[in-house]
Amino acid sequence: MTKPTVYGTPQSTYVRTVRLLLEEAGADYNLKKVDIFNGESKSPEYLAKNPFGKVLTLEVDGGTAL
Ligand SMILES: N[C@@H](CCC(=O)N[C@@H](CS)C(=O)NCC(=O)O)C(=O)O
Repeated sequence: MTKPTVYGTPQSTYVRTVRLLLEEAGADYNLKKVDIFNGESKSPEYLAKNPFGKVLTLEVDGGTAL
């Protein structure tokens, strides 16, 4: 399994909840910042990962969980 990637704005409670879980599990993961305050979550690149344009998105082995 590749390292999971969390896409999101660090201040988001959704992002913080998943990061807390990953930290508690001792999982190694990447955090890629997607800023909801500057429209980044509505960019075509991010919408391809998450059509709802919300954070967070969790990517594991090329698949995404919204
Ligand atoms: N859990 C829901 C809601 C996530 C959510 O509302 N995230 C907020 C940030 S805490 C967000 O992306 N807001 C930006 C927007 O709605 O455009 C989901 O993942 O669809």
